[in-house]
Amino acid sequence: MSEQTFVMVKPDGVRRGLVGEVLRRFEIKGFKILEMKQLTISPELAKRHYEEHVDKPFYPGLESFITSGPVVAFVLEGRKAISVVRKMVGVTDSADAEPGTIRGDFSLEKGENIIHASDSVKSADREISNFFYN
Ligand code: D4T
Repeated sequence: MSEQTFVMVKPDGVRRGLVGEVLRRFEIKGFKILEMKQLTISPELAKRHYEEHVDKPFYPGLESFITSGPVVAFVLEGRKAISVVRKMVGVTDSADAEPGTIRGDFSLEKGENIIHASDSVKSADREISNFFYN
């Protein structure tokens, strides 16, 4: 069964020129790119996107990072897209992410961890509509 997921190369990934590398991995895996755009996230959109984290102690740093420069957001479609993309991304703390994953190969940080990907059908639907079709 085909699924859609929301993926975003964060400002650190864009600054470091990793957009092409990230897209290449998803394309050669077999995902279809349904939508794609570059934008700079506003504080309002940051709060909507990270609604479950707004009250956490790390949120102010997360908001200043995610709004610090352009991101490239896209929607991918394919079989089991949400879980397959999360596996390809690796765990949140890049220092613990397996080699071969995007975070495992390109970051050592927990905050500046290159990429975001939806973790469930519900968050994929919410995140896709936050960034596209609105
Ligand atoms: P995102 O949402 O960016 O794909 O990351 P994850 O799904 O892997 O992780 P998350 O929602 O738990 O965290 C969102 C975002 O906040 C940063 N973060 C997280 C941080 O700076 N310090 C922390 O302690 C945590 C838990 C990293 C990713």
